Amino acid sequence: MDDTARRGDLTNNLEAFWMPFTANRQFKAHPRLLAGAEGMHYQTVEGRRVLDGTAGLWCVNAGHGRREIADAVHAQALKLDYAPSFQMGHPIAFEAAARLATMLPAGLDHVFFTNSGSESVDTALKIAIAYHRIRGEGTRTRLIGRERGYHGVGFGGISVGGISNNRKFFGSLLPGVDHLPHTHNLERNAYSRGEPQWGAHLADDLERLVALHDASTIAAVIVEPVAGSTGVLVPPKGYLQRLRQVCDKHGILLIFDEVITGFGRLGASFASEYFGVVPDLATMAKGVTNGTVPMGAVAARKGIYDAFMQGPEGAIELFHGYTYSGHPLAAAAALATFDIYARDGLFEHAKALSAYWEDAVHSLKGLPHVIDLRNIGLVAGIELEPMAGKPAARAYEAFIKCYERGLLIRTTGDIIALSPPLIVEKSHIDEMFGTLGDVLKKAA
Ligand code: PXG
Ligand code: PLP
Repeated sequence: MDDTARRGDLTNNLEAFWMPFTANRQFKAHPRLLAGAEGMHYQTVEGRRVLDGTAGLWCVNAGHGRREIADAVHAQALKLDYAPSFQMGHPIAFEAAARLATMLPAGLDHVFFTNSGSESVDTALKIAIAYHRIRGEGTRTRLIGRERGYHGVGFGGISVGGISNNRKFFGSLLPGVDHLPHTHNLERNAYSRGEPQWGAHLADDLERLVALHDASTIAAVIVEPVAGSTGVLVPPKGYLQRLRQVCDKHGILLIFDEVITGFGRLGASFASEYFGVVPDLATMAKGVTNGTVPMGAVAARKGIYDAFMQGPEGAIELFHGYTYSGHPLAAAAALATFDIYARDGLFEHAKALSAYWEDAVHSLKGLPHVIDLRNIGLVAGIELEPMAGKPAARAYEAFIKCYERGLLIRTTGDIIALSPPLIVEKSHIDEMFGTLGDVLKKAA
């Protein structure tokens, strides 16, 4: 076999890649392979165009194939391919952190780099616990997450997360974790436009956990401002404000997981800006580099950073970091991405389109099996009535039918999530909801 034939043979062999969060046998029997992407579209290996209704996995906010990002990464690879960030530095990582700090709400002004959302979550949880310890409150080790929360797949993230399948296979997880109730309630809030009216009081459940465990044992609360992965759960009006108040009252750090909500998804730079609630720590990833090079980050309040900057000058203040923290290629991609967000006004564009988006989402009301429609910014959740005895089958069928008709959607259980690149135009929105509406009309 010559080299080309051998490579062809390997390309066609789907066996070795153990695919993440995928039904491997089903997929490998009927693969869906993407070969290219530009703007709002993917191209399949068969050469079909597919409209990207999900910005990849909520990450390609500036659209596909951005030449400026590709050029910046290429140039950086030739200039400085890799350099350590442990006791060494390189200018572009500092520049990326400084630029990111200018995009964050006032108060969040220090940035720790990671390579993913999962790593960002583990980093934030570790910073929270260590912060209390170095201030002499070493009993504050407990972490509070929320039911139906998704915080990635590290042991920290699945422990504070609230998805049974992501937890039950993996043993005893982190000790000392408790959960707030989720805020999803179809009886009260179905078909809400934007933030639902009912449910701010669910934040008061933190008072119950404080009464049970005592504040002196609790380090932090982590929530997604809008829960993405478990089906676009928009926070009830006033809920995040209440959570902030209860945390302040008891000296508990508030962590917002902005891995999905960051970088314009809601029509504001971050959810904290959108809701006017500033957390103590914010995790992010995905849109930081437009998905081109893996990168994540944790933003911290100055007071948290400063608390660590104590002791002898030569002492390492935080025993944590990744080989690739502040990777030069990721930093270059991030800077080029930030330039595009600003120059093209993409967060403002998302905001300007969100009313049109909302109307399009709610135009699906009354279609077969639709039991809820919800939206915020450029995100939509479309909840379907499960087929009897076959949970998730109805949404999966819609996913396959949409893909066949040239539209990529994302499903979780029987909920469809849409989150297009922020370069989306009205014509794309019409096409998306036209295709999805047709598929739902014909659903069994
Ligand atoms: N936190 C949140 C809020 C997330 O949404 C992570 C952490 C983990 O990030 P990494 O980069 O480690 O995957 C995420 C990731 C989906 C979907 O279809 C969502 C995510 C990832 C993959 C699929 O909803 N979110
Ligand atoms: N495992 C081993 C054996 C290592 O040496 C390292 C890093 O040096 C790691 C894991 C962690 O890798 P990373 O820093 O890329 O997360």
